Amino acid sequence: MSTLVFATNNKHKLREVREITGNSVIIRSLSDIELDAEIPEDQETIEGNARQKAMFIFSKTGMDCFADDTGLEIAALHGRPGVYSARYAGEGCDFADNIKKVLEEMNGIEDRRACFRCAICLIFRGNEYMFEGRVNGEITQSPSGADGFGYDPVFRPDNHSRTFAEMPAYLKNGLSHRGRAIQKMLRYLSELE
Ligand code: ITT
Repeated sequence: MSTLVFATNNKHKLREVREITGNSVIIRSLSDIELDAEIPEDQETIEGNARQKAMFIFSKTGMDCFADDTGLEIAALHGRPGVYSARYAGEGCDFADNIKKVLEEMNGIEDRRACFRCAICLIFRGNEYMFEGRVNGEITQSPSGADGFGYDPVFRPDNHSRTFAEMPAYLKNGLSHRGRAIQKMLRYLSELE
């Protein structure tokens, strides 16, 4: 079974990825390997950021690892917040600030189509691989639900009546951008082994 370091400082992503991978790989967090690092992510695309984060941890440790970069892309906002999803409302902002800014910008806009895109960069045995996952949906009029994280309370996936934050974790993970990208990575790893 492969052991992979997950290059993230986001504890919500870590929990989700462990739920998605189950017993198929061993996921080690940065704290598991006692690496306290501010990981750079200043690229202009989510693929670029995923690669930058994974390469940073690989260059420090030489261990098999992967990183996830995710963006919420809203059609009426020309793809924003996109690659700026984490700090959309400014430095030091929290999830609630970001949601408030998105809802303000979407005020009065009828076209509420949006998608989450997740890019995963895997560095395995010194080679680099990229996997993508995407889920389409819409931005709700107000936040709803207490599960998940980030923009989950205002994102309702297509063909569902609940936001991601109103769903149990297994349901979100079964159809989410991250769930899809991680499943692709797991399939690839199982072919390599
Ligand atoms: P790392 O780079 O350390 O992994 P991060 O929080 O900076 O963590 P990203 O840049 O990939 O991660 O994510 C940008 C933001 O997008 C994140 O802070 C959340 O607000 C949001 N986000 C990411 N995944 C999400 C999800 O599954 N549901 C809702 N919002 C999400």
